[in-house]
Amino acid sequence: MAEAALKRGPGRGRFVTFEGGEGAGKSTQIKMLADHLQKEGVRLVLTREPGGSPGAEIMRHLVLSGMGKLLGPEAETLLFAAARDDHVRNVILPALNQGSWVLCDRFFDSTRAYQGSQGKVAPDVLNAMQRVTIGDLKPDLTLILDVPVEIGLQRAGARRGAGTPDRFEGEDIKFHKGLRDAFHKIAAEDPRRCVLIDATASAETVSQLVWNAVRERLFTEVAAAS
Ligand code: T5A
Repeated sequence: MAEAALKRGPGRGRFVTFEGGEGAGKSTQIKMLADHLQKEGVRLVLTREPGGSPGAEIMRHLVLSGMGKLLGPEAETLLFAAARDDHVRNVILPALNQGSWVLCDRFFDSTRAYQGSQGKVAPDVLNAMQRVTIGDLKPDLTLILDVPVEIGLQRAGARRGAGTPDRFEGEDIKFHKGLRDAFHKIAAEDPRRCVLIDATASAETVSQLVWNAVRERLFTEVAAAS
């Protein structure tokens, strides 16, 4: 689009993550943002966690089936970390270094909220895993989609239909309310990186809020120059 130009320097792509509780609309919004950016001529990779690379998809199956839970909170967190390590090395960093944007459905804030806040895994353990798996890599922008827990679970349930809830969908309401609080805290503690988006409205309205945030944070208006 002529009206906007990237703030970034040459070479490296931008790293955008989507976060939030169950059924907040991340998968819907990440696809809508990808369409929008591609129309602007942005080269991008759309990916997800847990998963996103062949090795990490195997870990995804393990954790979402509930097998990781049987091992206990620390070991389950190690499975997420192993998946992230593979995903970062084989997908995210190569794409960013080739100048592509990376849009990722969940990243380390999910570990902070699900395993840290709700799973009670200690911060020093999470910090150590984070150092090993992602080093200095941080998202340029994190969009945290926020909906009341009841709405999110109802959306997730409607989409699932007669299927069985996965490892985390099956947790109780207190767990999900705690998650929402944890994401609010993450947004408040890192406002330069995070934008909290009210995701209760229609997908189209939320998409406009997402786009506004992306434009404001990652693009610079150059109206005067055009
Ligand atoms: N996890 C993940 C950890 O515990 N630690 C970690 O480190 C990581 C990375 C992944 C699970 O792993 C956990 C968190 C998760 O529990 P997943 O299968 O990848 O699980 O699923 P989630 O990321 O949780 O995503 P959800 O499946 O819950 O939903 P989304 O992606 O937030 O929502 P979406 O877009 O699929 O929408 C859900 C339904 O609502 C509708 C959609 O059409 C869909 O039917 N919808 C709307 N309806 C009305 N209005 C809107 N604005 C709507 N937007 C979407």
